[in-house]
Amino acid sequence: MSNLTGKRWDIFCRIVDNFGDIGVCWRLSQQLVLEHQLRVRLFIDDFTAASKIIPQLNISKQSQLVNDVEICTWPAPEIIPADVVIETFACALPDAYMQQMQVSKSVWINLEYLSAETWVGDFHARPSPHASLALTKYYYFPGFRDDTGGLIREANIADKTACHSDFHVNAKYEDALKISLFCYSHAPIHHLLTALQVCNHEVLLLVPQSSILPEIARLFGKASLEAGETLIRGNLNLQVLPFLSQADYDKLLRACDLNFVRGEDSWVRAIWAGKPFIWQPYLQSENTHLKKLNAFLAFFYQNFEQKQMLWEAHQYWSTEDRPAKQVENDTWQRYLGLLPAIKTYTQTQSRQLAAQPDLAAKLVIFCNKL
Ligand code: TRH
Repeated sequence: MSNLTGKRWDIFCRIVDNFGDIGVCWRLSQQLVLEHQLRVRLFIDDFTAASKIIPQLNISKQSQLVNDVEICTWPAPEIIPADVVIETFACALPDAYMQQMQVSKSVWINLEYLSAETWVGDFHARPSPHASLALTKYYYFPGFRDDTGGLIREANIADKTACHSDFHVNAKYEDALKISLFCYSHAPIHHLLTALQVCNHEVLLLVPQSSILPEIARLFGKASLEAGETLIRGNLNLQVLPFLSQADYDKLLRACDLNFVRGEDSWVRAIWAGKPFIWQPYLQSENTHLKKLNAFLAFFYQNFEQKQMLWEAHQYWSTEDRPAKQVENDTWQRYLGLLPAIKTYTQTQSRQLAAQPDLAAKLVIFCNKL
């Protein structure tokens, strides 16, 4: 049983696709309990999908305590709303629950997706009165600049980044260039693998289980791939890992020399790991994801001398219209040549961002003021 007494918060998570929505909600919920002594109920619409990120979750129970967060299925009509209600990613709260929010006078926040675009600062914290109910929703935008809602980052992150990662890698690969790969299947994975095979250094490519495994299996002429398998071609040693816990995934990012990340949560974790990374944004219509990508690159690498190379590598990884194959192999060789400089630069950027107030802290202050 929890002995937490503070203010009550409800967080709503609808799992649309992949693991980003629940990944963000789960980190935030735990942090609000642990660092801000709040009583948090996390409502999730799909327990089966959520159990991938919260393995302790018992999918046959409607309500349960995990790490002092009360995890519940979508609420019944009679449930009384908490003091603060976080609707994540415009997931649409249940009608009956919103009716009750008028009575309980709950603070209503919509937590938005992360973007480095400059318009975010103008829209962050704006109120939006409901058309028919006596309720006002506030838009809360995570972001990289002071005028935004900040980034999710737990309090002890700097200690974790500073210490040697305890992610276990087979001793025979100690000197290999360690790369983690988590991306969407439309990325040009085959060209990356080809470039790594002919790389002038031994490479250990660590691939946690995800939707790209069938494509990798196909490229290696195999019917399927399982966690624990190792594939070797030229200088490339590819190891398939199980889908890791969030804590182990963070350790993996810290242990690698380069991380391929995607979406929202793994992107932020790559920044905190302080190692070079290639980010692939979630595919959106009308190339909106490329605008997000360019805004981030312009912000994060503003003082990096060879930024053109980083631009090229990211564009190439995330765009569907790619240049000729020859250019592509060359892209990775040139990028890898810059790794030491990118590492130093990324560490500095990571430290500077970690000196800003984090999202949970800013959110608590914002809600207290309302
Ligand atoms: O899974 P994603 O592609 O989620 C996406 C994005 O959040 C996107 O913005 C959103 O619009 C879409 O979902 C609906 O990528 P993301 O955000 O990196 O989330 C992955 C989560 O999975 C993150 O919390 C890290 C975690 N993870 C593990 O815990 N173990 C693992 O082995 C791996 C590879 C990831």
